[in-house]
Amino acid sequence: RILVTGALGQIGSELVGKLRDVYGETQVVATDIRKPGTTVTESGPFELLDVTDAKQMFAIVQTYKIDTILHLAAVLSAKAEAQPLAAWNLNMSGLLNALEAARAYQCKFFTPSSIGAFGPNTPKEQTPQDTIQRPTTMYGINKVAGELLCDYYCLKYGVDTRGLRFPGLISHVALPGGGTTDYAVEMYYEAIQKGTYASYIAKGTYLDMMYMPDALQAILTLMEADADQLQHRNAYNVTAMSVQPEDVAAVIRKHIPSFTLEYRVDPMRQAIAESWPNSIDATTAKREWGFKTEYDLQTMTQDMLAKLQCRLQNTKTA
Ligand code: VAH
Repeated sequence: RILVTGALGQIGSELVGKLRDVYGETQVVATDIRKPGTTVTESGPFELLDVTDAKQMFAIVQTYKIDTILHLAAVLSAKAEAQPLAAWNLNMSGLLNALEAARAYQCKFFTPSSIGAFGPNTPKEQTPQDTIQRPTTMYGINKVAGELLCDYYCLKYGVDTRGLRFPGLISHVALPGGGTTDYAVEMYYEAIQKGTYASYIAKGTYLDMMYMPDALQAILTLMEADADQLQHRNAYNVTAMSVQPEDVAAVIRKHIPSFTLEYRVDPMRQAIAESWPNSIDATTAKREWGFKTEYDLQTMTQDMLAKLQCRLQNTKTA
């Protein structure tokens, strides 16, 4: 069975459903620190789990005979910058507990890293798979430490750990929880709800992005790859596009011609964004395990607006 922590988060909310489609509803145990609201339509096992509680984590792994742990529970970049100590505690003790459980019960292991694992003196264009990583945010420090911990558990204990350095993820099912790239998700929602959006990230600030369906497929493809294909493990650069706010607005305008984009830059999140790469190079992931994406900015925008239109319309009529 598969254990998913942070199952009610932006990735978890969709990953649980996809895993249950592929492996069977009873094979995926969804966990989070809070109970699912009525919105979580997933059927299948759910358990309350605070990932900082090792006892609780071990109990669930043992009870359900877990053989794969997908550890998603974490504090994202902007929230982590506002509460760095709380972020360190949750991000690092949660990860360590999950790795210890994987070691004790011989589980396969996945946790996301991020483009946030790079810092201001990392090459900004086509950032290589192997390069300097001196992030200046608590989130980035957590991600680099996480990558090193995962490699350590593989090297020292033989735990099959794997990871992906995710770009900003765009999705319409669950909102991201306090990230820096969230502006792009908000822009789609507000394009429909208000016809205008004030971006907290400045014009011309490039960041890597990916549509959630591609992110979910990348997790499954990586986890199913033969271990001996993996030279890099923790964690692979993956991306689908590098965009700045104007690029997203221009494609939205193809569907909503009257859409207007303004700027209300948030210095803290702008500083985080500027410390990250403009575009990362994903050739290693393509070469080692066949990473690929289906969605580009045009097709992602078309799907996002269509799905949001229908959902927001329903809430209007409901
Ligand atoms: C964040 N969405 O903004 C996350 C992600 C690359 C961005 O790590 O913090």
